[in-house]
Amino acid sequence: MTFTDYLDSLQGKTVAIIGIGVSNTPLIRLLLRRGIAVTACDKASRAQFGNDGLLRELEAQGAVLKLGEGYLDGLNQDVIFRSPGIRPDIPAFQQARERGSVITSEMEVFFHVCPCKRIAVTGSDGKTTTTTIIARLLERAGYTVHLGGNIGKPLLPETGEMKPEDIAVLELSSFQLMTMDASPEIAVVTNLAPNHLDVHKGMEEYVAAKKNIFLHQSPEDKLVLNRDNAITNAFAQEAPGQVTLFSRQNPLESGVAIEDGVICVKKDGVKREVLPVEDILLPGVHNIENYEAAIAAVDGLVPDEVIRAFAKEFGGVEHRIELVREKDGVRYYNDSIASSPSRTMAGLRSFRQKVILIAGGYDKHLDYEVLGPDLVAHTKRLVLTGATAGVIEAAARHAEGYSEEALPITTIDDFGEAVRFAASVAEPGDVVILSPASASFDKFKNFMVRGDTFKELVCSL
Ligand code: UMA
Repeated sequence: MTFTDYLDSLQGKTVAIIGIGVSNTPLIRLLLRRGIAVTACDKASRAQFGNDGLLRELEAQGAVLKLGEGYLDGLNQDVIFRSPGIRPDIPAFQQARERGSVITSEMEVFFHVCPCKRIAVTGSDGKTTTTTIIARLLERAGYTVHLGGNIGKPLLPETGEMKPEDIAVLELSSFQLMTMDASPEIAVVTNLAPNHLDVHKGMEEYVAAKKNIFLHQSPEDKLVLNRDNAITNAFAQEAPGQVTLFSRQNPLESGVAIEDGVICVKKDGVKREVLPVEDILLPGVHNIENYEAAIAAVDGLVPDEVIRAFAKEFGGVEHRIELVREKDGVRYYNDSIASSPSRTMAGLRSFRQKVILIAGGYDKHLDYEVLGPDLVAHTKRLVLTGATAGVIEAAARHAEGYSEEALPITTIDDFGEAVRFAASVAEPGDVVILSPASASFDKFKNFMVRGDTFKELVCSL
């Protein structure tokens, strides 16, 4: 089905959009422009809604708004778009389904109307960097690339401008994948570790959601999997398409692996040396894995010399171990994206020296004990803030080899105070990093606002 056919199919129908956020706002505008009746619903009340101008704009264009308590009451529109953060099995959706409504989402529809090749990346860690590397490599190789999804840009409203020879590169979250009934031509799973257990019913549901990135592939499609991660490695058995494994730790007979410090592609018994690891500008072993995943995904689409030139220059994505500034010999890094322990562990392991870590935030009910050994091995001081401060402190204290003298812990609830305290105890040569191991929602709208706040605080030191 083309995008135009889809929009035509909505004519005369009623549409409800649940969640007036990043995913849905451009879609609401587009549908209204097409004269489609839209009811836009959000749990935030008008007073709580940060952007009153947006609400007025949508109303002026003809949207009916349902805000605040009871925003899902009597949901019965023909087509209902859900935001990724809202579970598809809430009673309001179930009742609407029984009344005949179709529940869908911006990403699900995009997958059915996208006119070009789709490369999609999921995983617990490394999604955004891998997605960005893939998109930039393809651009350098001359393709017109449409980069979107969980990375912060919905693509459905732009589908009309896409050409069959373009490539859509998507980052997909477990929330987006939960109800997907289509898979991309090239799928990448970077790794899997517990995350989002506040929304998902358990690890099983989280893993099942992620599998939708490949379960609907055809035999000629490609699935890129991390050989070093037990869960993703096991996906190979269920893959309907062609599997390409990548590994940083194991030699591979076929796939993408490291030999003598060089990332090599082995295919049909032929080996190509693609990228010396030392040419990768981004710090940390996890970024070697991100490059391996990206190289596996774009193999056959991007020349090796483009990959080598790019890796030497690419300095990373904002909020991901992003160097903010050096002040009085102290380097400050913003790793606000690290909203889970595994993510913070990867961040800590990127540095050769022990760092001063600012961590803590909203509690997603993850296991923080796993963080303990890395705190002892990689941090010289812990500055904790937010709801998870207590569990992170406990994880450090329970870890083998912990001592008060080697790793002093200070808890300061105020975020600004915590950052200023970390700066006050830093000495020339130190690294101070915000890598919270927790989500941001206790104090910030999202991890980007948290990272921006950190950067402003650091720049005003
Ligand atoms: N809302 C309700 N009812 C609810 C939940 C939310 O009405 O039960 C409302 C909120 O008040 C808000 C709106 O829905 O006004 C949308 O909020 P949202 O933050 O859930 O969704 P979007 O703004 O559309 O952003 C989503 C992704 N957010 C989530 O999945 C939670 C963004 O990923 C993504 O960039 C964007 O779509 C574009 O696709 C963010 C994220 O944190 C960055 N993702 C998680 C992650 O990466 O770990 C999955």
